[in-house]
Amino acid sequence: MTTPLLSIHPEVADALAAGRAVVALESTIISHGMPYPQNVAMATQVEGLVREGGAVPATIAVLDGVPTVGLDAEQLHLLATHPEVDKVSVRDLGHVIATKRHGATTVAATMRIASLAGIRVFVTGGIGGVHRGAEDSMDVSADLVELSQTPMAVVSAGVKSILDIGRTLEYLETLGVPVVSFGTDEFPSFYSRTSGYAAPLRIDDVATLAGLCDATWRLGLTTGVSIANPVPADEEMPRADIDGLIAQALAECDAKGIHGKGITPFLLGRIVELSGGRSLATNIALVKNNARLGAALAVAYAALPQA
Ligand code: PSU
Ligand code: MN
Repeated sequence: MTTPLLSIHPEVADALAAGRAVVALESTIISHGMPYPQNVAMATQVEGLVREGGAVPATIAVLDGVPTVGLDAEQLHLLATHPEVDKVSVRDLGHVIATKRHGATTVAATMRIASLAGIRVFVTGGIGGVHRGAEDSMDVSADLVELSQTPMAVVSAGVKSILDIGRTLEYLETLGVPVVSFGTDEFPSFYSRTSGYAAPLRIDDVATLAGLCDATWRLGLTTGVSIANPVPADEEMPRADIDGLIAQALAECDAKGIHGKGITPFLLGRIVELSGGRSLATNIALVKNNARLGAALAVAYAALPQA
């Protein structure tokens, strides 16, 4: 006898069975990306925006070792407050399941679980990428590898300049991942609408985004699609302001000898502190903006004739 691998919330399962729009959401951003109580407020508001956009939200995490698709309020609260929630990327999935622990899933691990559930659209804040100095450290997020092997539209606000944006774009090109900026020529850098790098592709409407995803997957390509949605202009932090804070946080990270999976959470937390909370407000605003676009994309994709 086998036991089911995933626990899928009935509302999500019904929507998937009926071919209705579903949007996956990650949980590392809740447990390791933002402080309490803003983390649980953000997660709840984002789910509400996905619903307002006509799609069913499916926040994904591992609870007591069970990959869970679609969480209730109590489960969101646990992820936002529990002191022992692992940060789970793809390589950690087998361990967190076998040891029956709680895990907050990164972009990579969320993509994998969402894909197993049959979901094709996923909303997050920022994806991982090639870290600065990766030519020595080889620190490249598994998010990029997962984008090369899992068919999922991933809506983010681009790549933070805690990362090496140019090398991240090169790496995605090598992996064959389409990278689209929505409504802008430039690839956005999370806190800011610009990065100094041109977007490989620009699309201005949701129907064409859905068409690109559909065409990619009909070709039999197994890649995801990275959709970078710039933070709204009235919420952005000017690059001149954020770059100094990032440089300071990076220097502290080095001095403390923080490495591996601890780097991204440390940097995000320090940037919130150094900016006096300004970066957190921007982070929340951009995730909400992404939730609106992701819901619209999921609705447009679900409306396409199925092969
Ligand atoms: N960037 C953010 N907030 C986050 C993350 C990145 O602004 O919460 C999280 C995401 O879950 C992402 C992960 O998948 O960090 C990448 O971690 P790493 O660089 O260790 O792969
Ligand atoms: Mn890493």
